[in-house]
Amino acid sequence: MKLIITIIHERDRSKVSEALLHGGHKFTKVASTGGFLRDGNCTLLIGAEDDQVEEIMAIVRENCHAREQYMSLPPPDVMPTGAFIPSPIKVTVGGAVTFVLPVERSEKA
Ligand code: 2BA
Repeated sequence: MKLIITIIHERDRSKVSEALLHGGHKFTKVASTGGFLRDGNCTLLIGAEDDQVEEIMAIVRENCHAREQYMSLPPPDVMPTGAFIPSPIKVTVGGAVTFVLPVERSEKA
């Protein structure tokens, strides 16, 4: 069994959720915040059998889109001291950042 952790853009949340439900997959949505942009995003925790992983990865890939976002003032802790940012920075966010972890044991009490 695997635990798939995928961080997606807020705007892709409904599409991904509906596609996962349609495919019969179980998941938990957690509201999260990007460490760099400090924008809201969404983290999905998906427990899956090994043979379902590729199907789930495909669903996530097909329903998440990369977007360009502008950031006018980076948070102080990600900038070197004294750095000057003359104009907004463009960053590409997503589609989805996904981690697949092995599950040693899973139990439902
Ligand atoms: P954020 O941390 O808010 O990052 C948003 C986007 O800003 C990133 O998109 C990346 O393009 C850019 N970025 C992040 N850190 C940067 C830096 N130090 N310098 C320049 N640009 C930077 P994505 O890579 O698609 O990441 C989207 C979100 O996924 C991230 O939001 C974060 O919440 C999560 N994430 C990405 N990589 C992760 C990792 N290795 N571990 C945990 N979460 C991660």
